[in-house]
Amino acid sequence: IKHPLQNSWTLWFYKNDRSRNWEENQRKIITFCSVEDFWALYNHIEPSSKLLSGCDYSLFKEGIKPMWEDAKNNRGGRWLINLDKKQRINCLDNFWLEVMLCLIGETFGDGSQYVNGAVVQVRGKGDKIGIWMGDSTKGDCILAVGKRTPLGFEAHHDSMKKSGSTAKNRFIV
Ligand code: M7G
Repeated sequence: IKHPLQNSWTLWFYKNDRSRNWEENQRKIITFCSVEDFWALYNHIEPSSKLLSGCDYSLFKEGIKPMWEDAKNNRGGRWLINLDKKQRINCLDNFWLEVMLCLIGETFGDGSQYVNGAVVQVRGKGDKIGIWMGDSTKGDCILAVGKRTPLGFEAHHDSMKKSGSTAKNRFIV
């Protein structure tokens, strides 16, 4: 018998294909709900550090799309880990694995119920890992997640308005 997870999770892959719009470039890979199926998937796919620049993996609770527009994300935001270019080789895959294990293992205490998913983004200017939360007003729950991660929290409404790639931080730990 497999070891069930508290939630079912869907892995998404984003590839920057200029002939399609952003949403069409988000593809569902698979949904899993056990520890064994997580590792089978993890061992089967390319590590983030091997992806082409411009690609993302997103791991979200089943039923939540990895985009601001989803009703579960719209009022939320993300904790963001910005890596510098040198960290791709040594840190990116380990950080992403750690974040995925925190997600599926529900290890964020009071914060876990508000965690919708996480995204790893491979970019020439520096890779990013974001942990997406569903409600930017739940300060205590947001901080419970942030305390476990070296990052800063942005509201999606600020990210939508920004001109660059990151918005102002509403919480910092
Ligand atoms: P990014 O891929 O998050 O970061 O956003 P990057 O600038 O480091 O590549 C790049 C662009 O993708 C944004 O400016 C938006 O045009 C689009 N985009 C990103 N996200 C997360 C969303 C989203 O959730 N919904 C929509 N519609 N577009 C998005």
